[in-house]
Amino acid sequence: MTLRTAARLATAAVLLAGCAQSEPAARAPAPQARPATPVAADPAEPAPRPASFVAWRDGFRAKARAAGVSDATFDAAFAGVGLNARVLELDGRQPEFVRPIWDYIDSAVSETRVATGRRLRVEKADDLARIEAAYGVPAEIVLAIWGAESAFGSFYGDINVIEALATLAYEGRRRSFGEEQLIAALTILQAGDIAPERMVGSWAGAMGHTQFIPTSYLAYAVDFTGDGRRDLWAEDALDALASTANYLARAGWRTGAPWGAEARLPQGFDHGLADGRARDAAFWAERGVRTVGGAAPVDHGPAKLLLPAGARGPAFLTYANFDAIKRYNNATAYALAVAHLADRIGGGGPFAAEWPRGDRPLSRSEKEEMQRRLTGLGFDTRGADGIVGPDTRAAIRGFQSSRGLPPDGYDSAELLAELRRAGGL
Ligand SMILES: [Ca+2]
Repeated sequence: MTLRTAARLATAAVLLAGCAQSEPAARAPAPQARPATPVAADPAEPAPRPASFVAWRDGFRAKARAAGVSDATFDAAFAGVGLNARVLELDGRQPEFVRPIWDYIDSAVSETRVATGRRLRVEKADDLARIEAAYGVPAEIVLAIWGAESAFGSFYGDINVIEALATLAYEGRRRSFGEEQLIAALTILQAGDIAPERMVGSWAGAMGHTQFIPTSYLAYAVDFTGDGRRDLWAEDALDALASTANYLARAGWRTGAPWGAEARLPQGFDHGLADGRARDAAFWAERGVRTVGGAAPVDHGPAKLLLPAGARGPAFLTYANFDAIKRYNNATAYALAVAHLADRIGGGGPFAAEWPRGDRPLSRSEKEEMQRRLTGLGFDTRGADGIVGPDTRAAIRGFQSSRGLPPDGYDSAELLAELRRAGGL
C-alpha cells in the first residue's frame, strides 16, 4: 500500500461528492458492482438494535458462524474495529442538490482523465488484449470504468471495509445491506485473498481499483495473474481489470457491439419516443434519426433513445451494452460518463450537441413537489422521494403531452413552473 496523503483524502471527498445519483430500477433491481448510493434504505421500522456496538458484534458472531466464518477469521477481522463516525455521516447524507449531468460528465471525462486513459491503453496494451480475449469486453470500456471508479487506482478509499460495513449493519440506514456485505467480506478474508489490514474501500464497502462490493467480489472477481489470490487492491491492477470485464460479460456484454452513439433528431420529432423502450434501427431510421455524421443508425440490435437533458440537449441511441454498464452502477449519468470516456480513450471527440448549461436543476425538495403535483394531476409518480426514475419520467411525459409541450420526460425549473400553473396540490 502506498501512503495515503491528505491530498488524496481531499480527492476522495471530491470523488464521493461527485457520485452520480442512482435511479430506481424499472424492473427488479439488478446486481450492482458498486452501490455506493444505489442501495435502498431499510424499511422505516427495522428491528430494534442492540444496546451497544459490542453487543451487536457479539450477536452477529452467531450469524457469521452460521455462514461458515470461523472464530479465528472473525476475531482477526474485528481486531480494533469500532463504530465509524465518518461512515455514519456519509450514509446519512441526502444531498439537497445534485450536480447537473453535464457537470458530472465534465469532471468524469476530464481532459486529464482522457489523456491518462490513452496513455494506459498503450502501456497496458498486452494485459488489456488478454482481458479482451478472455471476456470479450474492449480495453477502452475496462479502462473507462477504472477511470470512473478510482481515477485509475489513484484513490479507491482507505476505510477498513469490515469497520464500514459493521457500522452500516449496526446503525446505518442500510442495516440489512451492511450485514449481507459483512458476511461476504468475512468470507473473502477467510479464503485468504487479502489480509484484513489491506481490505480497504469506500464508506459503503466498495473495494479496490474498480470498487466491487463484497457480494460482487464473491460472484465476479477473478485471479487473472495466476497467483491464486483475487487481489483487487494490488499496485498492478490486472486482477481488478479482469474482474470488471468478467462482471460486464456476465451482465450481458455483447462482444463487438458498441454501447450506443450520439444521434441527431429531425425537426418535429416525437420526443415521447425517449421512453426507455428499445426499438430496431429501421424504426429510428424511418423517423429521421441519424448519426451525428448524418448516416442512418447502424443495426446493432434494438436501441433506446436517451435524452438525458431533454429535447434541447444531446440525444443518444443506446444498445444492450449501455444497460450492461448500468448493471455496474444504475445511474444514467454514470453509464454515459463511462461510455463517453471509453470513446474518448479510443480516439473519439467530445459530443457534437451542446448541453443546456443554462438550465437550473431542481433541488431534491423541488423534485418532491414536482412528483406530488404530477400525482395530484393524475400522472402517478408512485411516490414522492425526490429521485427521478422511470415512473416519474413517464408521468412527466404524460403531463407534457397534456399541455402540448415536447414530451421529453425532462425535469426542469420550467417544468415545475408549468406544474405550479396547473395546480395539482
Ligand atoms: Ca491474482
